[in-house]
Amino acid sequence: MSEHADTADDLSEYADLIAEVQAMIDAGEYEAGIARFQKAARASGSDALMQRLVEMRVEGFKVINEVIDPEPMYEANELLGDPDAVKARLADDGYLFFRDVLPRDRLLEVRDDITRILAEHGWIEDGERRMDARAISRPRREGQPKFFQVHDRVMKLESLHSMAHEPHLMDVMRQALGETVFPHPLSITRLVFPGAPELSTPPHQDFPNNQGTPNLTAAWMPLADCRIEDGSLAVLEGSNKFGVLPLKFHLGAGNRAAVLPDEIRRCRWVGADFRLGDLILFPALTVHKAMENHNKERMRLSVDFRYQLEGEALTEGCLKPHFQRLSWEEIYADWKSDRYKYYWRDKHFVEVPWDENLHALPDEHIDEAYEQELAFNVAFSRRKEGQATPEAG
Ligand SMILES: O=C(O)CCC(=O)C(=O)O
Ligand SMILES: [Fe+2]
Repeated sequence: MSEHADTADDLSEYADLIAEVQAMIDAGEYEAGIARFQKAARASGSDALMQRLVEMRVEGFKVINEVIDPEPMYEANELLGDPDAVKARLADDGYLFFRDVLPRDRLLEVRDDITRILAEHGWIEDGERRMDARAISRPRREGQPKFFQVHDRVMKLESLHSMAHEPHLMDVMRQALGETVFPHPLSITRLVFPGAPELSTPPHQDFPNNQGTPNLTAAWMPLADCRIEDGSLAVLEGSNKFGVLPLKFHLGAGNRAAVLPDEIRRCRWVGADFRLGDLILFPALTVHKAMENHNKERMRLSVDFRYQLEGEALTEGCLKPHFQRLSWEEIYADWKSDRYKYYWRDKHFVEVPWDENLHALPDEHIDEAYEQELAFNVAFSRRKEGQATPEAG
């Protein structure tokens, strides 16, 4: 409140502009309103106006990150054993949800390896409850040096990369895609902190990030039971039938959100309280998002792999480690087995060039990113102050 009072005088000459933009936002035109305000604020050189813009963005997170209440996902277990039915359901609904198809011991091995690294770096509580992944540091974000210190170590885990080849998973993938299906070596880990809803993965399609064949299919699995309020995954049912959507900047993973046309908005968001061993599949054009992690303590840890058939197209980046910071040699250095090293060299696929136009953000995104980052820090600090309790430290 006091910040507003301090700057009220400086803002008086902009009262009309502020009222106009507020009216746009109230009328549901958030992005147009912010764009109008941003232009005026940047042209004015007024610190007070820029500060007001950041305030509007703090408020705007509620608008950008629409709260959704997913309807139940259809459980596809009964289709297993009938590959045609599995494929038809995937094409129709744009996702498949299988309960309890993955071996928990393998998933727990990955979780054990990841949480050991997180604890060593002070992200989570160590000791008896390490496997709970109770966050004790402020959220680390993709792209930050402190994030990569941890992520680079996670990327080297043999248990993580081997999980993509796990026989139960491969069996489901063969039914869903076909006999020649193989995983891309690009294995992804999600290390999602609580208390940072603005950083949740926004609605997006995987196609712009991967390209190659649109039949590319993701396999997403939690590394613990993961209820909707723990930050599970939601899918926009049937959204795979609308082609490639335009992009806008977002602070969440990948930094890109899909711009959703009205006809897609009529699709239903579906989700579920996932349990360890559950598996969700979706092809590259399906819109999906993370639910916000509202668990007060625990990080949401999950992994996702990408699969395609032999003979189909892929881009070079899919054969590189996530974030492309390490070489495969570095990743493989301490592995016990050679079995899954460079396995894709024996596969047949068509390498196609990367099209940067499919991935590019609008020109204004640098300003957008900077301002959203400021707004996130403000929102986060306020939340922390609001929550401060004697033992929270
Ligand atoms: O887990 C997340 O937050 C995002 C997952 C996702 O986008 C994916 O698996 O493609
Ligand atoms: Fe995705």
